[in-house]
Amino acid sequence: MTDVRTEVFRILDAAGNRTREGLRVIEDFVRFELNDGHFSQILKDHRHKLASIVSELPAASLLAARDTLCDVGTTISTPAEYVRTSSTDVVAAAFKRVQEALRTLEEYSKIVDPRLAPQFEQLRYQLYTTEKAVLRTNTARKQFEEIQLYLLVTASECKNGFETVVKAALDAGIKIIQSREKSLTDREWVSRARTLRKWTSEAGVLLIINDRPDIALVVQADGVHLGQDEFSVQDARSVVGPDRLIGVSTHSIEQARQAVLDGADYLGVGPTFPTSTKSFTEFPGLQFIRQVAGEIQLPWFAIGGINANNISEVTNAGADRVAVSSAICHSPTPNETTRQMITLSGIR
Ligand code: TZP
Repeated sequence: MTDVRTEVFRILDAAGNRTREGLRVIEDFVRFELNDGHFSQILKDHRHKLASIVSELPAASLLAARDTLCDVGTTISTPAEYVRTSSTDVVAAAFKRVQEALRTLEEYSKIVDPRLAPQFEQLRYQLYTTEKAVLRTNTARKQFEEIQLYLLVTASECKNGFETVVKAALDAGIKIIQSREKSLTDREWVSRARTLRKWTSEAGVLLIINDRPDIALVVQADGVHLGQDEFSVQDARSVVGPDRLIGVSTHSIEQARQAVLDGADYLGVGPTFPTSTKSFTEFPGLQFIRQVAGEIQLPWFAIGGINANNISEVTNAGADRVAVSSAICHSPTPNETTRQMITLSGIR
C-alpha cells in the first residue's frame, strides 16, 4: 500500500458507516414492514458482502482517521432531509444514500487498494436491482390490495357462452380477468380481447393478456402475463412500457425469487392440482405455496385445478389470492361460483 493520507481513510470510514447504516434502514423495512423473507435475506447478504470488502481495508487506519467532533458536516442539513411522509419515503432515500456511499467507497478505495473498487461497484449494481424490486413490491401490494380472485378466460371453455360467463363474473365482483387463448388466430384473439377490454373498462376491472405483449398493447390492456418459456420480463417491458402490469408464472421457489428480481408485478404460483386447462408433468402443489407464502410479499396467485371444494387447502397453505379458469368457466352458475370463490379466497 502506498502512503495514503489520513483524509482518504476518513472518507472511507464515513462512507462505510453510511452504507452499513443505510442498509439497516432498508433491512428493517423489508423485515418488519413488508415481512418479506426473500428481501430480508438479500439485504443481510448485502450487509455481509459490505463487511467482507471493508474488512480488507486497514481497520486501525479507518478508526484513527475518524474525527466526528471536528466534522464540519455534522451541523449542515437541508430541510428535505427531515421531510419523510411514509416508510416508503424513508426507504427510497436510504437506497439512494447507500448507492452514493458505495460510489464514494469505490472511488476512494482506488487510492488505497484498487482491488476493492470493482467489488464496491458490483455491490452498488446489486443495490440498483434490489431497490427496484423492493419499491415494486411495495407499489404492487397497494395495486392488488382489493384483488383476491383472478379469472382466466378462454372463450371456447365458457360452458354458458363467453359473454354470459364474463358478465356473470363481472357482476359478481371479479377485479382482474386474463384473456388466455391458445387456438384463435391473432385477428380473432384481438377481436375477443377488444370486447373484453370494453366490458372490463366499463366495470373498472383489470384486463391482462396471456403471453402476448403485442396484443396487450394493441387492445390497451392493463398488462401481460408471461410463462417461463415466453418473453422475459425485460423484453415484455420494452413492448408494453413502464406502466402496464407484468405477471410471471412460476413453478419453483427459485423461479419465484428470480421473477421478483426481474421486476414482475405479480406472480402465478403453481400448478397446485392437476387440471384439464393445461397439462403439466410436475405439480409443486401445496408445498410450493407454503414456500412462497413464507418468503414473498409481491402479490401472487395460487393457480392450477383450484375450485370451491379444494380452495381451503390452498388458503390454509398460506395463499391470500387464487387464480382460476375452469372453476368459473365450466360452472353452470358462474355468478354464484365467482361470489363464493371471492369470499373463500380471503378466508384462512
Ligand atoms: N397455469 C398454471 S395452472 C393453469 C395455468 C394457465 C390452469 C388454470 O386453470 P384451472 O382450470 O383453474 O386449473
